[in-house]
Amino acid sequence: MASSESLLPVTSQQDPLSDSGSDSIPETRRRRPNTVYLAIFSGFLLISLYVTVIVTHSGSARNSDANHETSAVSRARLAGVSEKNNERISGLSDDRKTEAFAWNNTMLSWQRTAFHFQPEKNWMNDPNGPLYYKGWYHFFYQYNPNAAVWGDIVWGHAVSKDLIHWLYLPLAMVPDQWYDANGVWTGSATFLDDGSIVMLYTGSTDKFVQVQNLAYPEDPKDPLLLKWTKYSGNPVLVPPPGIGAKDFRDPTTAWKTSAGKWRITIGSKINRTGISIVYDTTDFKTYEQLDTLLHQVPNTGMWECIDFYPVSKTKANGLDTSVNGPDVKHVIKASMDDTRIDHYAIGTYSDSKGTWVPDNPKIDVGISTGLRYDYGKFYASKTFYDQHKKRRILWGWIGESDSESSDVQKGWSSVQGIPRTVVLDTKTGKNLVQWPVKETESLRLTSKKFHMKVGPGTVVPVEVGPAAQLDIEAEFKIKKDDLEVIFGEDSLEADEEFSCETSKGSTVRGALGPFGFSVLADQSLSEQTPVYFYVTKGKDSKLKTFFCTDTSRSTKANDVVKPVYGSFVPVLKGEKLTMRILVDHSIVEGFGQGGRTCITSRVYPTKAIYGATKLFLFNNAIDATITASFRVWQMNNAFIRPYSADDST
Ligand code: DQQ
Repeated sequence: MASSESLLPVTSQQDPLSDSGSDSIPETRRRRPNTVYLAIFSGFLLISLYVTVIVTHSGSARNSDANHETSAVSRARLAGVSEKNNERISGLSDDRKTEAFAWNNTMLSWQRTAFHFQPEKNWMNDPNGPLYYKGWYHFFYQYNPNAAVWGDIVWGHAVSKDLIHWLYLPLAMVPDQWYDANGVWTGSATFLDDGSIVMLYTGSTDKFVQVQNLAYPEDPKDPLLLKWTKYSGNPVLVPPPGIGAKDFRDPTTAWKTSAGKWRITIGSKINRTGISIVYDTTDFKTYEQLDTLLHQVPNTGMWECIDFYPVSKTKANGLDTSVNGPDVKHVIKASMDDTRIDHYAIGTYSDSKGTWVPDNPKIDVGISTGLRYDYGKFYASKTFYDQHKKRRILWGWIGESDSESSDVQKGWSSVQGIPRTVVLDTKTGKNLVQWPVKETESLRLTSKKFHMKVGPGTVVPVEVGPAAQLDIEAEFKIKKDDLEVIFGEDSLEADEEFSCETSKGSTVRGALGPFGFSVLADQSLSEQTPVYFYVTKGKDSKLKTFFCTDTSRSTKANDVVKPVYGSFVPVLKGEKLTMRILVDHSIVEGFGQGGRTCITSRVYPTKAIYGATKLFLFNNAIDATITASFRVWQMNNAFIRPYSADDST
């Protein structure tokens, strides 16, 4: 059985991938004679002059040299990871063809969130190795310390007592070895039996090969886990035969097999089939690849950031990653590199074979009609088991929907979603439910309760004062008479074709919807982001409910991706329609039916900002009157700042 003892550094191994055979990056450190510097400098000068001439000539010069939006292949693609730019802006936004919107600092400053985790500045992406240790929640994240765009990736680090207020710590790991010279990429933490921690992460080597590396805390007595030691025998895994050098990344948290070994899975692809490669280990240094894959799905492309964990079929608490048994189902989540969507499926895991089969093959991992954690902007997510409060917590990276040049102008890019508890929906048995961690409620300030009846085609202002930081919990009822008329009406055509994404957003008018809230709206509703239900009558005469967010009118700016997001949401007999919405400046998180369907959006109003931000309730149905009972809280700012010595007390 592995313990921290067995992880102590052993003699350095010969590097199988590097010519140098050394642990460090000697080229960048070795001193060069002055003449060589002079030659290099002159060369750079010439190249710079040449580039300046070309850029000026083409008229596409930008403010920052970090912004290379125009380059044919992005930085990320060259390095062998996902596209990070919003290149789809031009495809999605018709008005993008006109001149780019003139953002000013007043608008951009307002976009910074008040209670979501984000670094002080620059770029952030995936959550990494979340864990709870000696009284602190630790959060590591993919971070570029040098610019507001992807690149130069290191592990940022922050700690919190409650998952809401965060203290930034020094960088946990930086590219200082040949095996992570091009980036310390995504990884996961595992607690060994003696309570010690091992961290496995992907390194992009000096030759851009994706390898897996082992690290562990230098001082296990330090609750802040400030210093990390990289194992001298790294890399511990290199791409196996048949796997591309740039298609092997993001090791999971390890779980125990019945034989007492540790098991991990790593994402990859073979041609267009997304796969989950499995390894067993006893010491995290040497690994045995299983003959079988944990799972594979054709036509889904590269699987990034796989997550694999058990959920209870009967209880509401979360489960430690190694728990197995008859009361347990297993979830596989993979982040689809091709579509930037986190897909999950629920199924059965075989410990003896090291394989997993979905309960319903029609909604397997990555199938476009399959399940998603979130139907908006939400990617590269990762769960961890919080042994302190016996719950499983989900973190998700919420990227920007604006242009890269706006990110450069505002000096930062990306936030993390509010951490969510995740459990199996024991009522349906077919989906997960996600809910903001309880601690989010500690930010609630004053609240107002409302009970409003809204007739067809009505928009009502909700007087809550400034509406940039809100928590809304609402319950909706459709007037019984209206429902009966619609139910009984044979002539009313079944509306099975409805889809949030393609059915004209919240402006469409159906018999039973849309109805909900317009958040981040200005007084005249020239900017607004409706979060709503739309109820349709299926061919079987049963009602079918959708939960959607329409960002198409969220901003006057034209350099923003503005989709309508959403999906079907299960509503069981006797249930009321419920939604919760967290609004925090440029992020809106919607939770339909207790978190069965979730939608996160990034929105960038230009008018509905500061004191001009309003909240409206609307009912755009043709026939039905809706009663909405809801409560709206003003939300406080979270303290998110650098750690100081006083914080240890
Ligand atoms: N981000 C990391 C990779 C991962 C990708 C690099 C997902 O390890 O596959 O920043 O966003």
